[in-house]
Amino acid sequence: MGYRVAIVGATGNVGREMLNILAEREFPVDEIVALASRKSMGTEVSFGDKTLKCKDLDTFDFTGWDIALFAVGSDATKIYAPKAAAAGCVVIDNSSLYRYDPDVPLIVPEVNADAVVGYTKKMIIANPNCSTAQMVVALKPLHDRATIKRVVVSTYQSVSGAGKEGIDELWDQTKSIYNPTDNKPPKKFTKQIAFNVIPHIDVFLDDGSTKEEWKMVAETKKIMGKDIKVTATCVRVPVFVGHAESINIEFEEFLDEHEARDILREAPGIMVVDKREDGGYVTPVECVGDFATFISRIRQDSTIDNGINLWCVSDNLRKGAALNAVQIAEVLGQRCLKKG
Ligand code: 11C
Repeated sequence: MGYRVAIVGATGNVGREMLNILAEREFPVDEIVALASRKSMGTEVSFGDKTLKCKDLDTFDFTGWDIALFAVGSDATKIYAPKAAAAGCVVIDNSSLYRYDPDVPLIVPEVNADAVVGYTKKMIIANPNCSTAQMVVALKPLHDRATIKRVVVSTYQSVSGAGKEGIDELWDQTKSIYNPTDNKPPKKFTKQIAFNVIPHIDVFLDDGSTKEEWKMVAETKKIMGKDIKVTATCVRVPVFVGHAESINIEFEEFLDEHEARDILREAPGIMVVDKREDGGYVTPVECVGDFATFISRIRQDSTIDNGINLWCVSDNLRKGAALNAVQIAEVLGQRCLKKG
């Protein structure tokens, strides 16, 4: 006995990861359907050892389906999420459309699983931005011990955060960059991404920050349920998968680096790899395909009274998107929905 689950946007990077992770974690599925735009109808996607043929999202009737995991952009979400919700199917949405709606819970299960009960207001639950998700997993256990006042975060975000076009641009540009007859100018990104870094993700806002940076500020407050001050600088780097973050945390109370390390070692969803030696830390390529958020370089910030610095790495397509959505579905199933 399980659930009837729809994957909306099943042909994209995140949709495919959702299918992989549902199978890997043996989510109790009675029936599963892969949905995509009409042009992708019939495209085959894998679910464990099965192959599913995508059906047309536009004509799909969500009546009788329990959970829909949405991995499409805000424009498509705006059309299809209310249709699914009105049919009684709980939407877990990976776009940013509903994240800041007070009637929609924004959930990272390691942090605020209890908020899941709020799904009844709109039958929608929001999944956070990838850079926020991994950061709050690291912040929560430390906050519970010493109360966070302020966070300064600098991100190193992989091109898969910008979808398939981002991945293709890094690949093509890297191959062509020293070949003058095969110049690949930037298209998806605003400047050359191969052998470069770009301090710009999403659109600019009036105050000079970017929307990606704003998301980290707003989403951290909503998920943590506290007005923690966050200042972020988000940077795109020439890495295919895996976001990294340098995080400086200021607390109300003193927290010793050894205690911080012990707390993080015990915390859900975290793997501490922190040896003070060559290679004794995790880099993005090592986190790909993993469920954990990896924490390294935990150390006292000696420039303030109560500060800890750390390095945080996670697979942005997994904890930053598909895994977190599946974890929300697990919590929803365990606490709120009846099986089959
Ligand atoms: C990136 N974090 O790396 C973005 C992708 O709000 O869900 C995810 C955007 C979002 O470009």
